[in-house]
Amino acid sequence: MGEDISTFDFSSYLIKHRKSVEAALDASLGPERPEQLREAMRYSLLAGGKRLRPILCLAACEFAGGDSVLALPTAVALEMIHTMSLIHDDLPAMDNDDLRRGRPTNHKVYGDAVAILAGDALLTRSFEMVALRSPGVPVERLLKVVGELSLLAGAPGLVGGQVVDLECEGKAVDLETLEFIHLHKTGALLKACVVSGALIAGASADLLDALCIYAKGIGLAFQIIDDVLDVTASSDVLGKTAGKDLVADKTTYPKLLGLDESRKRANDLVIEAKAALKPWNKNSAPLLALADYITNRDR
Ligand code: GRG
Repeated sequence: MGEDISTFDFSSYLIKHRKSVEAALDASLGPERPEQLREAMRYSLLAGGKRLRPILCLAACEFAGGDSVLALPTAVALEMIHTMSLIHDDLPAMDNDDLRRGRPTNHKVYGDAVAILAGDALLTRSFEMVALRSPGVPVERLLKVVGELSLLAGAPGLVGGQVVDLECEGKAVDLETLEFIHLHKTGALLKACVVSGALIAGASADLLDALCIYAKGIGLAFQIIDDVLDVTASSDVLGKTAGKDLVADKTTYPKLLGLDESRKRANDLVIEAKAALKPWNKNSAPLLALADYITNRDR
């Protein structure tokens, strides 16, 4: 059913979808053995977080005319990939962080080896969710989703972006390289969310093209705001260590452009992202509101 953006109740929408995502995440982890692995997987996956990625997936499915219930296993898979990337990102060999989602990082509690393996288990479980635990979705669509997730999580996406990010620490980085890092390390997964939700609904090529433009805009905007919040917000509010980028000598948007210009850049990107959906008025209210949420958020 189409929703008018002026009457759309975004906060109820978030509450409703967060609730179904939380329940599906909880149900997605069975009686894993050994117990320590199960605990480590649950510790990070069920630690809260905004759940932006699964909600984007559900909203894109609805936008493309699908039933978001059918996209729920894929939405869970996306949150699993996101969570595993956070666990690995926090390891001493990468960002070496102690705090995530308001609690000690996975490796601080379970040790590096189990943290790595919990991440591996979440990543592999994510593909299981799509391929084996998505009843009611035609297999050709699921195959496309598996392909999309493999590409956007792997070397052409998150992994590639993370490697360039690590290579650039302590070096002078230009805006083009920074944009590459942001679009890959962060934007790729947001794109995977939007594209996979639409694929499950059987979206047309035109609609997928528009969603890719939308996803690129919100993906870059999301990481620019993440850079801004690292400077302006507290660790308490963020649930992760604030001010890390400066300490790690990372190039960020605020470092290159200043805070005001960075915020403006993010706002402009969100405006462009929303414009890409204009020809498809129907069911666009949640995706438009999610785009605004990316720049308005405080954590
Ligand atoms: C995916 C195979 C595979 C490997 C992972 C470690 C790594 C490779 C990539 C790092 C990716 C990374 C951590 C990017 C940062 C993205 C980001 C801004 C995360 C914070 O997201 P929020 O604010 O967090 O949505 P919550 O906790 O709310 O979910």
